[in-house]
Amino acid sequence: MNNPKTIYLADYQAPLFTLEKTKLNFDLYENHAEVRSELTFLANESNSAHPLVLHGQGLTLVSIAIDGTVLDDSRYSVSDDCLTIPNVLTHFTLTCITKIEPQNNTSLEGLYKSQKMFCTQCEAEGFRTITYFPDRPDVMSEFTVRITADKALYPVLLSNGNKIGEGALDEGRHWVEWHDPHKKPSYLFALVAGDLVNLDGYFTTSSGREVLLRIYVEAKDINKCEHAMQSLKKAMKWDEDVYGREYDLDVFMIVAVDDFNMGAMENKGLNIFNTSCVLASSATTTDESFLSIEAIVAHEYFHNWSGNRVTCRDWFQLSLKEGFTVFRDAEFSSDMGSRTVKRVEDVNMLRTHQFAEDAGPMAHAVQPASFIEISNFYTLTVYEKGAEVVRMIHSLLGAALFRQGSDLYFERHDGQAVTIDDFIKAMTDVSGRDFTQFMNWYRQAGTPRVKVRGKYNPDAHTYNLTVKQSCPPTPECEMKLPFHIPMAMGLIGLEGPLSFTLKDNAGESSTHRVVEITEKEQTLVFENVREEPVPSLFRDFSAPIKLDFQYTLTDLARLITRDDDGFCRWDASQQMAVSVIKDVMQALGNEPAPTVNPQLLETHKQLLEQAIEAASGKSEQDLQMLAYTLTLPSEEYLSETQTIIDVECTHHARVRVKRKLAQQFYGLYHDLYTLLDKPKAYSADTQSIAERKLKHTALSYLVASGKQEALALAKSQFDKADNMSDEFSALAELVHSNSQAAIALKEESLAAFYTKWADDTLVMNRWFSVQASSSNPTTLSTVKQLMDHPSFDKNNPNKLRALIGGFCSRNAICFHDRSGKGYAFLSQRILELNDSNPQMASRLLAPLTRWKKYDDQRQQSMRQTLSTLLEHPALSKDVFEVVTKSLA
Ligand code: B3K
Ligand code: ZN
Repeated sequence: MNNPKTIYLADYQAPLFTLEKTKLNFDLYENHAEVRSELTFLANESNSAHPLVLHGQGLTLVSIAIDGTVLDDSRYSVSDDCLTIPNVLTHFTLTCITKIEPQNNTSLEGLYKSQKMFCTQCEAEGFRTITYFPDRPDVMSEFTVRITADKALYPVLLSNGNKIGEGALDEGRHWVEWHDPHKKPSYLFALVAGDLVNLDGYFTTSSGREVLLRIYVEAKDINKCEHAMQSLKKAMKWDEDVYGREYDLDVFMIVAVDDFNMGAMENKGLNIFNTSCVLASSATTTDESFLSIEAIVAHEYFHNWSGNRVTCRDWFQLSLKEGFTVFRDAEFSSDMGSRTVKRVEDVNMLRTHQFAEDAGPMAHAVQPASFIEISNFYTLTVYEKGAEVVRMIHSLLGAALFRQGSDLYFERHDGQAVTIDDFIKAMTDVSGRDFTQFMNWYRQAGTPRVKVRGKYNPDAHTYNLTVKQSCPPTPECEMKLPFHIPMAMGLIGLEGPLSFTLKDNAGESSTHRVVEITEKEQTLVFENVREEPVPSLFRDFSAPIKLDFQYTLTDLARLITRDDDGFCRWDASQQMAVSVIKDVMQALGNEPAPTVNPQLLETHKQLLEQAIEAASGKSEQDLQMLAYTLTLPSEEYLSETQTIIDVECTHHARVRVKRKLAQQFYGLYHDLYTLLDKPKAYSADTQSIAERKLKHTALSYLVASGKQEALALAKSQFDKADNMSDEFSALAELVHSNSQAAIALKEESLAAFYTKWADDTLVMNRWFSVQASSSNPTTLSTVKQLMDHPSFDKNNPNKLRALIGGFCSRNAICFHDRSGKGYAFLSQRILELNDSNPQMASRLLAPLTRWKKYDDQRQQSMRQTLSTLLEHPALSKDVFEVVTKSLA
């Protein structure tokens, strides 16, 4: 196997040519597509004799000419990944005709067919599989695109920008021409050809321009577009209000496609979406999906400024657009719903999955220094940690200065391809702050640990916090420089928040402040603290760190009940549960059987009583936060907190604690469930979603009790449900219940669900995933059978994520079965996908890369599986990079 090349940020060189204009002509047929490109170049240094080198992969070159003169073979050369023309003038137009086969493109990158429609996905480097091109984000040009295709099969022909012409041709063909006035890099190019219908809407921008909003789907889905349309309008308004950003074309289009590697893509004026991220109806879509659709529609829309108008100079700057845009969409969601709920969900995800990534072999900085395959870097680190880093800038500057900084950034760099440093420079220029040390967040991988110890002096009424930071080594760097860490904090007394002053700081006394940690070790002295406090640290998760503070369960109970920071209340509930579950893990297998710490029981009871009060309208507490506070940390999160993961103990201890809570508080949970189980027309508003979340949490505990009666309740919720949230949560409880009594109900419900939804491919994904994530020991054989099910499609990423991902990434107890059969199963899938869809292959591989976190036997088996993959003669760059880095 040839060794793929590593690309380094340090090797960046500015492009040698400016691309003044791009004209593309697509002729689409069933067995090929012909692409004619006319590219007008201007050399950047007029007297240079640089060759023109264009990217290109898997293309059949039909003809090539410069300024109308055909080039003979001696004038150019073609390799696996580029076209080189050694001698060119300073100003010229290159015309190339290439042929490709979209109908055979299963990688879902470049131009491909999804079901009956043609579509594209060009980010990051897919455009080079369409035609020869300077396929790098810092080469931006104005595009004119003409598409020709059969009119009956492809009545709708779309590309970026505005439609400027159309016409009929012989043999039932037609053409449409599009022009995008905004210069853009090739990764934002899009083309769609299909038999689609559209839902239209209108938005009037703040300056009074009317924009046509158009969502294209297959005819069967036209009734599932309203939610995305409303989400888009909200996002457009929010970006005007909060960032002063107006939309800049006359039309904004979204197209839904079934086969898509990611969630969606922000192509200029023509977003392409995975159907799962745009289609919604109460009968088929869960509450979580309603909210994630709103967030993704907004995210892609927000890219119009943070990504498109101002784009990335090179792919090492990916977080410039992704981290910033995730931060923007998170704030949008917070403004649309419950801020604390959104924060807790995001942090829970980050701590569970991004922390694991940051501690594994693929750990990389938010701005990586090198990569083999850029597709491998669309990660939680670049997206979610990147967003946390932007959030820290926001909290260091405050909302007003941050807005000045973003205004300056957009104004200064409009139409440019820039770097993370340019973003920081704008923030520096408006604030006068020094971000030098802060840049370590971008350049150093790994999750910092912050060890905090507190000491109260009752005579002096002072409270000292000693703060030490460290960061474990990661593949790219052993020794880390200290981070600049904003620590939002408060001090909580017996009755609630205490006021305090920070020594040597002229600031007034307050109950909350943000202290900046910059040293490896520093001590903070708080004065006028009237009683011994429990510190509330990293409020609202003010920095993406792991906190080490030795809270007792009593301390945690105080935070849960008295802290005025919603995030810290939830966090304390999780830390208490982690600690209690860990005790149970220690004692599993002992006689007598381990008990559950009474302090957890007591706290749980209090929370449950609060939930009942709130559910009966007697208090204003956020029902969804109560649901999250009552929910035990997931197995995945528990695993992330262990040095060596004990797969079985983690699973069994968690099950045991949950069952204990369920049995002890069955009556209260039953009351809570009954209160919330009122017939009510479905609505996806914040309050209704919260009510359902709490109801489902109650049901989950009721079922965990093992009582027959609870199973009947779940079955009844399933049967009478008029919305997917109720229906699916009940199904999941039945399928995941391992009680004997559940077997018949489980089979019956799965069959009923199938009969009802067999024709709805998105709902069928849930049917696959709920079965794949069952802890029942027979799950692997079920999964194998399901792979042959007529509703499964091995080339559809949503199906793969549901079934293969469901088993390998969301079912630790089965995937990590001691026999190693889970590993063998995944390796087989990786080999198949390596050839058909390398991006999917490399993503699904993640659970195997974490082998260092398991016991010796599993380590060996996982490593062996990875080594065997390496023997494959034609490993894709995607898989090669992940496997070699994992084994290094
Ligand atoms: N920018 C795209 C992701 C493209 C992934 C390419 N492998 C979606 C987004 O982040 O908005
Ligand atoms: Zn994005």
